[in-house]
Parts: sequence; structure tokens; C-alpha cells
Amino acid sequence: MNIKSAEFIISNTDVRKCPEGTRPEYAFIGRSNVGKSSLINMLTGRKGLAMTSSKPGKTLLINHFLINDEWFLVDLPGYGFAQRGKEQREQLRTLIENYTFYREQLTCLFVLVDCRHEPQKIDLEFMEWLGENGIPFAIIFTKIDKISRGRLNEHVKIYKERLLETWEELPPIFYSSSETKEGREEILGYIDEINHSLEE
Ligand SMILES: Nc1nc2c(ncn2[C@@H]2O[C@H](COP(=O)(O)OP(=O)(O)OP(=O)(O)O)[C@@H](O)[C@H]2O)c(=O)[nH]1
Ligand SMILES: [Mg+2]
Repeated sequence: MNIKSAEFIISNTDVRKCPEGTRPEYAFIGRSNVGKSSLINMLTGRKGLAMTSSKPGKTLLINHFLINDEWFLVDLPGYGFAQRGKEQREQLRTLIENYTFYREQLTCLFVLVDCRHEPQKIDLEFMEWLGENGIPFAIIFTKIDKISRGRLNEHVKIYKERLLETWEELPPIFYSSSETKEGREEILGYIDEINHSLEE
């Protein structure tokens, strides 16, 4: 898919204030620092579109970016950042859950996990919550430039086995590097396919 335009529209903390209309949207979620904002920049080819930081906890709002005047990419705050106070962590959790649960335009949620780590309880529990609530999602293993292909395959195999302990089938799975742009065609192709199927 060709990205002709990518435009920041609005940031907010309230799902009711998100853009109106019926454009499909695709949101990125996952632990703080997993690379959600960087991936949005990589996919759109616009470096400073979403704000990134080497310190976790950079994105604290729901951010809507309009792509090709047709659909939205949504950058969300990360979950589970331990250094934040309990109160703010709870606030962010409510924000994420409200957005995910009530946003009717949400077409697919991409759950990002760092490919270097073993399956984390917080991610697995979040995916279970998505399943219980019938929210469609896909997994993206991020930062694949940071490990060898051998280790990546090993980690992914372990992850899939872990998922199959609770899921009957696996969600769509993608791999990305915001450094090398790997995964860009696959992820945009998947979004394009869904957008077309919605038009029919
Ligand atoms: N090597 C490498 N580094 C990455 C990649 N993606 C993100 N990073 C780095 O990881 C750090 C966090 O990236 P962000 O995109 O800000 O992460 P985030 O998930 O949006 O974080 P929060 O907004 O805090 O939840 C930054 O230093 C990025 O440069 C990647 O694919 N490869
Ligand atoms: Mg971010």
C-alpha cells in the first residue's frame, strides 16, 4: 500500500472525543517502550509523526493519525510501566480498556511484544481479555533487528506454544523492525486487505 498522506488529527484521554465518522481504525498497544510509536513512524514513513523516546512512558494519550484520508492509525499509551505510580497506571489502564472496548471503529488492534523477551503475563492476560470481549487482534513481534534469526524463531515458537495453551487458534502474527523497516509491507498489506473487505 502506498502512503500518500499521514496527518495528525487529535490527542485525547476520552474515547468519546475521538474522531467521529465510520473510517476504519487500527491501533497499536503493548508494554511501554515496545516500539508502538516508532512503528507508526516506520509504517507511514514520517519520522516525527508519533513521538518516541528511549524512556518508557512517552505516549500518554490516544493519538489519531489520518492515513490517505481514508483510515486511522492510533497510537496508544503503553501498559504496565512499573515506575509509574499505581494511580497513573490505573488511569492508563482505564483509558486503554475504554478505548479498546467502546471504540466501534476499531477494526484490528495490534498487540506489540518485544521479540527478545519470553511471554509476559501482562501481555497474555491482556490478550485473554481481548478474546473474552471479542476484540479482534493480531500480534507484532517488534525490534527483530536486535536478535539473530535463530533466536527469533526459537522465541516465536515458545510464544506460539504458550498461546496454544489457552487459544484454539493463533491470531495473525507479524514481525517488525522500525530500524530496517522489515514487516512494513506485510502489516500495511494486511490493513489494506481488511479495508478492501470492508468496502465490499
Ligand atoms: N533497535 C530498535 N529499536 C527500536 C525499535 N522500535 C523502537 N525502538 C526503540 O525503542 C524505544 C521506544 O520506542 P517507542 O516507539 O517510543 O516505544 P512506545 O511503545 O511507543 O513507548 P511508550 O509510548 O512509552 O509506551 C526508542 O528508543 C526506539 O528508538 C526497533 O524496531 N528496533
Ligand atoms: Mg509511544
